[in-house]
Amino acid sequence: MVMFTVTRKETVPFDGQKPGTSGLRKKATGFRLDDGGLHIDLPVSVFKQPNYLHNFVQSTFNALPADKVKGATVVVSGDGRYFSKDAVQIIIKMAAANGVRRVWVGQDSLLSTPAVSAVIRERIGADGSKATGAFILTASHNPGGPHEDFGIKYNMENGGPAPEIITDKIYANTRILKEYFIAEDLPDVDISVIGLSSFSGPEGPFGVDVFDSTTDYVKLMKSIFDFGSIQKLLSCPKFTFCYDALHGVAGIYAKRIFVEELGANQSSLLNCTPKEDFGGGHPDPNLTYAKELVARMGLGKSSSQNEPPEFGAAADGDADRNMILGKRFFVTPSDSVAIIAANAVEAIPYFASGLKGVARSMPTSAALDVVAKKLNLKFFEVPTGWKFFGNLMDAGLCSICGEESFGTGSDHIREKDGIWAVLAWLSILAFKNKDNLKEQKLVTVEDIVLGHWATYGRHYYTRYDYENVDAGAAKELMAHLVNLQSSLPNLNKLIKEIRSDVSEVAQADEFEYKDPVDGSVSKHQGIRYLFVDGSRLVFRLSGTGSEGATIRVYIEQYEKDSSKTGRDSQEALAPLARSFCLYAILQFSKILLQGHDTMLSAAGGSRDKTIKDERIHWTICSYCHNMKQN
Ligand code: VG1
Ligand code: CO
Repeated sequence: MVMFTVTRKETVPFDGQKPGTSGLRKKATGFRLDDGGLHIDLPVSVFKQPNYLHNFVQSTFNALPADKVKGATVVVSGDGRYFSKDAVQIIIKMAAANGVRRVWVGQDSLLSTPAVSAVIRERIGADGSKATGAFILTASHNPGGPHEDFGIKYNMENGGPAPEIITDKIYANTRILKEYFIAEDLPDVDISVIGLSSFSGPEGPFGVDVFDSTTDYVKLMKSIFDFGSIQKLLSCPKFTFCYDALHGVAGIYAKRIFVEELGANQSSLLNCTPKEDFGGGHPDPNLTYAKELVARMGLGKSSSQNEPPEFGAAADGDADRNMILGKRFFVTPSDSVAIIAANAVEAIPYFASGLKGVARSMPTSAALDVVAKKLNLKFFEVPTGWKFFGNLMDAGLCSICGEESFGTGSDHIREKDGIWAVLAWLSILAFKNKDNLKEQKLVTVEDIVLGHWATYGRHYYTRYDYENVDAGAAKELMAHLVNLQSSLPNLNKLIKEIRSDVSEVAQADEFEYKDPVDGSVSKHQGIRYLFVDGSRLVFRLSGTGSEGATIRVYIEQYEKDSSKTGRDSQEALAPLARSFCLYAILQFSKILLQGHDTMLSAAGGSRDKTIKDERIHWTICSYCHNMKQN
């Protein structure tokens, strides 16, 4: 057996290793402005620079209780993006040196984020061991490659992201770290081959177990859904299907589940081979980035002449996000979670005995609230980021939850789950069509959504993202938005001057969350303006970007009258969007736009428009258009 020794390495702290909404994300390698009077751009690696990853990993080990490190089993894998393979070897060597007993690695270091959660919760090692946590190597929906993002986050024993109490500790550790431990002489492990490699170190045996990345997850999915009924739907010639993994890790699960288990045609899979740079694309499943799928589904500008499939879906890099499409029809994520919740008990065996409760993140539309009220379910509104759902689930308070940002999931794991969401929709379609498969026409995705709106009303919803904004300016804008809340009469007067047809602001605050399970309080979770008619405007700073700041603006309006639920969402939301968010933002136009007034004209409602100037790149992203595009 190969013996290894432990080396103590001196190091100095790095700035900015604060985990964001979902872990630490930075450029794998990037560029830095050298301010030595010359202003030259010099290449500089961020994650790849010496000790950068090491410091974060050691800070994480130091933040965990000793028994979750010494003698423990830890999972290490991710979405396969650039730098993952090197990072896995580094983490294996550091785990060995810190007294970890076993490291579990998905073959080729691939495991989707939901699969990691499933592995922590479900997998039992050959020696009876269970994992106590995982390093997940992903920057999720952010692009990958040498000049794009890499990321790392730690998940706990329940399979969910580390709570703030741990991430705060990790960050505090990164600021004072002086040393890390590594088994430099431990040979690299071949992670392309399934099997166990055994070593011996100062604290005893150490093993690296490379296992099949899909088995545990597939087993779990089969215990939740009725694969037989989905298979029947997929084998019906009238039901056509398409799945786009955007070259993320979802591809390996899609092949196993949709093709091998459920009998879908291989040709229904798009971009299902994981690539280190996601094929040069942006692995974010929305109408802007999932271009190929969007065209195939008849939603793109240059759609082909072929009849689009009945159902389409896409995933992000680490396969925890999903986008659901029908033929020429887009389902907003906020509607998706509400529709899944409304149909789960009937259509999904796992929920047959009822839902314990439902939850959504604060900026997600209130479509789920209406379902919860009607079905008399416990309901929770939590801050953005999946970690807040975990406590509710662990306490048996929540079965289904979702976020507007294409995240949907349930208490089968403690992460959002892209493939699960697709299987949930396929289950609903299979259920609605169970006596219908031989009929002329199937119940479609669009039928299901329109039917939902007819019963529950519709929440018109959109989100604008202002990307790469100067961080200082973004902070000032946020402070300004909080200031505006001090006098609602003044604010309402201003709004009325811009649009007299907009309802009044009834309440304005910064969202604060008190966890009902452990009582912990999370402050400053988004600036809210709540209108008398139920409309909402929400502003928050993104916590997942790797450069500058991103301001997100969420706009929502409820329409109960079923004769008015079929409008174009941009048109329906235009008065609200113009009156308020533009007012607020234009106050800061000097900072943000250096005098350009492009925001006003662009935010008037046009779609998919990207405007660039030297200070700001902002996108009116195509989230949330419940629409049929021509
Ligand atoms: C974004 C989304 C949030 C999501 C997070 C992680 O965060 O808004 O809803 O939980 O990404 O998603 P932010 O802070 O940039 O708004 V991903 O797919 O890491 O898994
Ligand atoms: Co993701």
